[in-house]
Amino acid sequence: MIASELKWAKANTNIALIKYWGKRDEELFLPMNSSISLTLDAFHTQTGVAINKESEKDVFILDGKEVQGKAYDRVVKFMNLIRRQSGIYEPAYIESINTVPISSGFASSASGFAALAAAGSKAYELDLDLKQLSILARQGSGSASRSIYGGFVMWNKGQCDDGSDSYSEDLLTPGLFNISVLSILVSHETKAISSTMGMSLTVKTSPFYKGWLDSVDKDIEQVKLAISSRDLETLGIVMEHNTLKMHATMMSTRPPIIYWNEGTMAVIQGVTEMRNKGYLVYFTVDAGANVKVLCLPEDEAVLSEFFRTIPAVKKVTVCHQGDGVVYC
Ligand code: 2P0
Repeated sequence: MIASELKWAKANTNIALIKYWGKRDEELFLPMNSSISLTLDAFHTQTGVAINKESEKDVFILDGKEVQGKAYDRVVKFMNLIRRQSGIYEPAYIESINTVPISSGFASSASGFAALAAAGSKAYELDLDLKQLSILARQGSGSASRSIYGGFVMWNKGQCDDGSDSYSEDLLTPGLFNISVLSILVSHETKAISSTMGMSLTVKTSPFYKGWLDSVDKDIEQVKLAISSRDLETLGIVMEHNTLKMHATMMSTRPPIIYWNEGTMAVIQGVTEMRNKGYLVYFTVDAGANVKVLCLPEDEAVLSEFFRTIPAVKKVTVCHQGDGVVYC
């Protein structure tokens, strides 16, 4: 493959403030509920794609190693969507560089499929706008639909069966509401159950899932209002409540899904301790043990130092608002 033929795009991860958990259509990645996220600047995926006429199949290189198995199959399935849209049926050569820990609740599939959607559509000569890119990225991984945009983003669940109204939009001009996110690593381990599998089981078996669905729209409205009025306190309180509700549905799944470990609890207790001391500081946890903490930019140094003193904490990375997908 000639390096100059690769079309490159870079996408950042995002952290869900109001979570997506559950699909109404697993094939099209249509969610049961809308969600809201903040795109982060510290973790990203950069992906180059080229049409590869010399090969009989797609080749996917991740961080210098050729990928096979389930991850490869998922990428091929996604490239088939692009090939169907473009009418160009040649195989692809795909090279990806990832700074996101994979499969530990740090949203690697979000930046991964957002970057692949952008680079892949460019290589296959599709001229997609951001809405169309979001719809495409969604079909690789739901949360990827949000990483197309920077800053605060809402993914509307939509109602159409074909997914044409299930895409993300940005909620606020970047830079108008600056908050810091401390990404707190308490586990390097791959999660035992993938988000895709986990949410499918939760929808089918958790007795609390109806409670989740019945209450999530209220969380969405409150967080939208908190973002537009730059109100970190309301945003944080609703975000924590939403996180705990999602994990309650996971834990009440059969068989149970428990992503937390003792480090998760230690960080949550640390958040409570610092809040009692007067800091505006709030936690959220995705499908994994690791924790993200929201705070004011002026408190990020003191709070990072505090969380580093917790024995279970392996690393604290300070993140800020990140950009949406860019071609590079
Ligand atoms: C979110 N998560 O809103 C939620 C919160 C994890 C917990 O989106 O099946 O990798 O590929 O659509 O997007 C992680 O799930 O799942 C996720 P698929 P995805 O960020």
